[in-house]
Amino acid sequence: MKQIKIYISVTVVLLLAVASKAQQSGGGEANPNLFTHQKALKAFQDNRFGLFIHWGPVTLRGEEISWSRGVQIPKKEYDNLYKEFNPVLFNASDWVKTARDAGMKYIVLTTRHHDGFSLWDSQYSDYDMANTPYGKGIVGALADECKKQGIDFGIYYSICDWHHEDYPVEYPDQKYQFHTEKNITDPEVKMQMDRYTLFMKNQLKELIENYDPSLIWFDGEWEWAWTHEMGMDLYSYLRGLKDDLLINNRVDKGRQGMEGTTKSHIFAGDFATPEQRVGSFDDKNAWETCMTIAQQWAWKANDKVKSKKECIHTLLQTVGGDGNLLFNVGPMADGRIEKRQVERLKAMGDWLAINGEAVYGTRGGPYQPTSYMVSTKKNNKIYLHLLSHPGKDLTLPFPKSIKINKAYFLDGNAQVKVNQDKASFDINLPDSLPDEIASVIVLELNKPAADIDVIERLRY
Ligand code: FHN
Repeated sequence: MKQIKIYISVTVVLLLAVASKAQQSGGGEANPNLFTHQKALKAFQDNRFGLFIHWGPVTLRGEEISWSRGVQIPKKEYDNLYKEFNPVLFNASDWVKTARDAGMKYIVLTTRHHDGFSLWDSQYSDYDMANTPYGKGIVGALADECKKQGIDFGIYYSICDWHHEDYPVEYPDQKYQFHTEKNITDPEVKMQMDRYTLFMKNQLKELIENYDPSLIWFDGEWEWAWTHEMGMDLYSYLRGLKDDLLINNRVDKGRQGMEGTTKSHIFAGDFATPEQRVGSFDDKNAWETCMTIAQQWAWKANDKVKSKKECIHTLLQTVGGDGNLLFNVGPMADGRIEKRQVERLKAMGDWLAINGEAVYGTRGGPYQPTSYMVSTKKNNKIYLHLLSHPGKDLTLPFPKSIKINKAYFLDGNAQVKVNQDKASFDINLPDSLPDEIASVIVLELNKPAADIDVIERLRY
């Protein structure tokens, strides 16, 4: 009898593992019935493009947020910068307009980075905006403006806090530890982390209740003091506060390459978070690339800013892989986003004003991204984004069961001649494409594009 029981329990776990993987893992194996909120996930994926904002008192020195504490800037000086922080030119409406002019559909703000400074008036910390010369919270102003201008609002929140007395790792003083979980069983450390976790839950509750974010973007999960069990518990706690909240995979230890535990775990989180690189094609698990428009996350004078072509191609390579792009700017200490970054984002918005149909509400594929082309699909259309001229006619594999009724450039609607044969089609391309950065060809089909499986190989 015992033997049968074991088989049944293993089977149940495996079935739940398969089911939850298919449904996005949501709460992880400790919460087998807590799946990702599918309606919220679809809205997130339909948005495709968001603005990441890294900001805090450190911008007074133009060094990297949190990482410069105790390195480029002495800790004591860093921890007192808030007493000078007075961003009198901060205007939430300007930030949201910059995002909208870029064609972005959501904003994620670093409400509290690893340095522990809270960008709002928190009842659980004096190390916050209320105690700066500026005296007012930023988070609420931005959340209200997002709601007013129809942009989704997300909150970045760091699990590690190198300033907080109850968080047991203090970069760079103590050995900076990845993945080792030693000392977590130490009774003193356990008491500290219990107190610290309660502090985080209290702050997160006040952020959710006061500012109603659509997503929480965790970070700083990689140190030994934060465990898989803590991550699953925090995910479950937050979904209990707001069921349609989306939470990234950094609430737990599941960030690729940063897994703190063996692969056998089902990590909590609703979407994956490749960083400073375009994620690989994946149309089974939601993912979002986060990337800086410059080199640094926080503002730095004369930081190198990516070119217009790099910015647009990064977006298209990401959506072609069925991911979202969270593109980061670092506002200056006075509250303004610098002109160079605003102009670059506007150029992305100008391209999207013409070609946005091929991005918003689409899914990646059916052709996997290559250096010269990515594809997206929506309803009965496939969008071929040509990032460069392939040099000759385009020949692509295509299922004979589906007919291409017509094809045209999205920019200008110039018709395109398509010769469809048994298992492929040819497109005669003009010598020069309408848009030197990226030109989109629309294929209108006689069936939904979702019926076409991912086409692994490309040949042309
Ligand atoms: O250490 C942070 C870093 O400063 C930045 O916030 C990025 C954004 O995803 N996250 C961490 C590094 O993975």
